[in-house]
Amino acid sequence: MSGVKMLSEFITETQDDFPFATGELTRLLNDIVIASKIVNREVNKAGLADILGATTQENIQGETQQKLDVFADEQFIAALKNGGEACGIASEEVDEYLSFDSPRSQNGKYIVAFDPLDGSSNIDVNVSIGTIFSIYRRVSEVGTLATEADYLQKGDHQVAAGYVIYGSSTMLVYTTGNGVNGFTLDPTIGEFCLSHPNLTIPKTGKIYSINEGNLAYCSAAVNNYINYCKEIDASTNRPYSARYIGSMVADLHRNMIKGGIFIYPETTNAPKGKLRLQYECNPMAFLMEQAGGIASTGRKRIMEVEPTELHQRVPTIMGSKEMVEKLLSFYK
Ligand code: AHM
Ligand code: MG
Repeated sequence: MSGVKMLSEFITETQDDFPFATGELTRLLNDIVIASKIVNREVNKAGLADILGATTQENIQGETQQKLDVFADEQFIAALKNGGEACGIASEEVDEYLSFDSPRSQNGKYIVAFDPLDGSSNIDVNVSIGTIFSIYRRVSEVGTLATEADYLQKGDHQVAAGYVIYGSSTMLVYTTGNGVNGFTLDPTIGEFCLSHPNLTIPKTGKIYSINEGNLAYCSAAVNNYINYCKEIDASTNRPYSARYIGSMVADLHRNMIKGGIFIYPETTNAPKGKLRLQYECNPMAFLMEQAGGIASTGRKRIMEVEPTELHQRVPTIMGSKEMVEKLLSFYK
């Protein structure tokens, strides 16, 4: 195995870079890794096991939950509850935040917000989906039940964030505020191995990702930018290529590696956009900024948005610095 750096080793070796290094964050990340491996196993055999399709339940946003959404949610909650390092969680699939009441969990210093399986519409059609997670230090007193203030912290207060992409291979990409590193799951040994050290997003690219079906509902700024993407100009590599998977993790992962811009803006029928601040946008914004990109609502940095409710939505523009700056210039 010489030359291969496993995720567990990497997390332990880099824990000293972290300002509050006591091993708790390391253990918390390892709990997330274990849950993601279990979810990966089910995702991989989704067509064989009775785990495809919808349940009869809806989540708080009125979306029908898929069986795999529910399975993934249960795995992450169980791993974090049993691990004892988190005092509570917030999930896309759970209406209210969930503060753990065991004495051990109440002594936990962290809360985790996550979307257990993002891109649910792609589950049944064998297209990439992902898990997104965000970790904060609690602001309430250790030894008590976590409170709403713990879950409604600004993205700038994140101590770690990451995603797992269940794609042609399974990867885990995370940051603790010291750059971004990516690990690919080697299924033969069941370990995530360092494959993308010090991941940085190219300053520019030629991919734009947006649900163009919504353009009639989008602002003039967004429409003008998309027209700009389609113009012919060899000196700026235009026209750009349109790529839209409909799984935020997959669209952003591709753009992170190749360069590009991802846009889910406010629309006339969804004035706050679609994507959720606390467990979709903030963690992706943290990774994006750590990789050298920009994450904006169009008006301010996503991580500066003051959260007022758990399932709050936020307009989202993320990607290569120069491409995002160009779109932002159309907002002015
Ligand atoms: P989900 O959390 O219900 O899966 O929704 C989030 C997903 C994102 O992954 C993706 O970027 C977006 O919804 C796609 O939405 P649309 O189908 O409106 O383009
Ligand atoms: Mg989601």
